[in-house]
Amino acid sequence: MYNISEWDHAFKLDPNKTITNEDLRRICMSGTDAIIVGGTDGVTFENVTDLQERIESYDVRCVLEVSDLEAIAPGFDAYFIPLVLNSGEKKWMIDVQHQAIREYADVINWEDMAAEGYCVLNPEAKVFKKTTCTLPSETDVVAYAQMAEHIFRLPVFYMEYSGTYGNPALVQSVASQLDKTTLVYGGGIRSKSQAQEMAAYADVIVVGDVIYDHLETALQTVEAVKSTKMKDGGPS
Ligand code: 1GP
Repeated sequence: MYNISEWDHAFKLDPNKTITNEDLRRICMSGTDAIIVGGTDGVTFENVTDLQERIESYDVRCVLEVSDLEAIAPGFDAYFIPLVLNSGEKKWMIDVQHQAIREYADVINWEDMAAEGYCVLNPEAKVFKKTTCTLPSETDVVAYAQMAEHIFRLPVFYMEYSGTYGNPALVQSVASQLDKTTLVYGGGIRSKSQAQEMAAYADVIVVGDVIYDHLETALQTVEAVKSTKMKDGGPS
């Protein structure tokens, strides 16, 4: 079971990027709640399974965020399926997911699968362009979050600022609207204080790119997020 509602922090590793064994060991042993394997470009069955095998030797939860039908590998602890709510194309909201279910339904353990209501908020991000998103207003973002919780009853609403630091006030507004749906924040976290700022509002903080250029900073975000959550009233 993936139990994302109990997480505070996750690292996202891109199978298309290189990481040394030592850096991977430190990420896996960092005390994070999970490693999410996911990326936008160049994700293949080979690089996904290669990274999965390397992570498997550590006692850490490992989740595949599915971005490519050809790169779905068995054996992950859970599978996250993004539904891009602010995409201009139905394809990214329902069609690619439908195709995946048609192909893999027989081997899917439904308990291990979670749909993520994705709201992509950085127009420069590859995922924004790839999934032909439009930039929503703040009111629109809050409405997407309300749809995620009340209409689609999704387990996860993901504010995806990939590559840039987001707007904490907007994360706070969204957080105030969500009760059952877990709010995930990801994007541009490059310091402890940014991790703490977003952790004050979002349920789960995802840290990605900084792993590859400032590993020490990346590692510090685990404690930064965990201590913020403790201060806010215990583990969430
Ligand atoms: C990307 O939300 C994650 O999908 C993390 O973003 O790589 O900018 O940290 P960064």
